[in-house]
Amino acid sequence: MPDRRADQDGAASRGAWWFGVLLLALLLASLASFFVAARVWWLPVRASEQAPMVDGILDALFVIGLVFFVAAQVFLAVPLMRRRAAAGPFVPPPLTRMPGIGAIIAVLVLVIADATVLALSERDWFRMFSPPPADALRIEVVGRQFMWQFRYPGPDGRFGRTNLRFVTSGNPFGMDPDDPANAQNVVTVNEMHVVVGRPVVLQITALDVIHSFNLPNFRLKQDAVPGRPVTVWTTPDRAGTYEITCAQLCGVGHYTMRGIVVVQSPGAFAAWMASQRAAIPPAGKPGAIASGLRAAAPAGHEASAGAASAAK
Ligand SMILES: [Cu+2]
Repeated sequence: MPDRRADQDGAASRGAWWFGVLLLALLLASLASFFVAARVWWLPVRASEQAPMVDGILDALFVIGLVFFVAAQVFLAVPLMRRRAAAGPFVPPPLTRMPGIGAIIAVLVLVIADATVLALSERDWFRMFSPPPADALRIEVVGRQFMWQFRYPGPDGRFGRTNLRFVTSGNPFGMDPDDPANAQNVVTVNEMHVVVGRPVVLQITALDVIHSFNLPNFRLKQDAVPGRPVTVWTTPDRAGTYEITCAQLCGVGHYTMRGIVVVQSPGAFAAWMASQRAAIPPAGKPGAIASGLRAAAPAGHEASAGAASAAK
């Protein structure tokens, strides 16, 4: 029987060698596909001063993950390929009470990797939610099925009074019709304008279900929760028109919940704001918003805007 045993061992070590080669080939193929994907499907162009810090965290995560992934695959493949027929079957070493130096190093490496990611993300989190600069442009954002609505203050920088009892589908901010300041507030649908280089403070909430206000180019994503306004700020630093999406599955029309953010020069922004103010009817009641809504809302929303007009 010794010859047959030797044959079996030889076949087993050849099988192990090929398995090790397969693992290394898979490793190379996945690394190559990563670099192809990174060139073709990577994140869209950055358009805010805060975007590089978010990308920095992503890069750190990828590098740490890459090191562990490559190390784990090599650690598996190399012993397989070096397996000798004479080595006999693998027998795991007995468990001892004290961890070996290798285990301690592994735990330390994991703790350091975790601490690095935590430190980076905490630093950027606090920066994102720190008090905004005083000269920031203030915008209120309300998400609803299935659109984003924005409110800008009047020329004096004031937002009119709001109250929950005025909230209707045509008046999502609950603007009080008796407050003259509301007559100067500009409300837009699925279109937000900001100024390049000027910080913008977004107060984000929702009217019906939880949405998520997502500006991919700004690397800004914030849940919009009914009854719980959250304030974040960012500084657009690249002129252009970028996408706004909802990043939280919020109903059958979720995919239609898209808009644009226009980053423009101070002059272009002032001209746009003037055109918006000029479009407010002299009566200046929030009912005007309902008519504006009807013009801007996608098909299927006429009914709700009409209901709001009737209610006023
Ligand atoms: Cu949504």
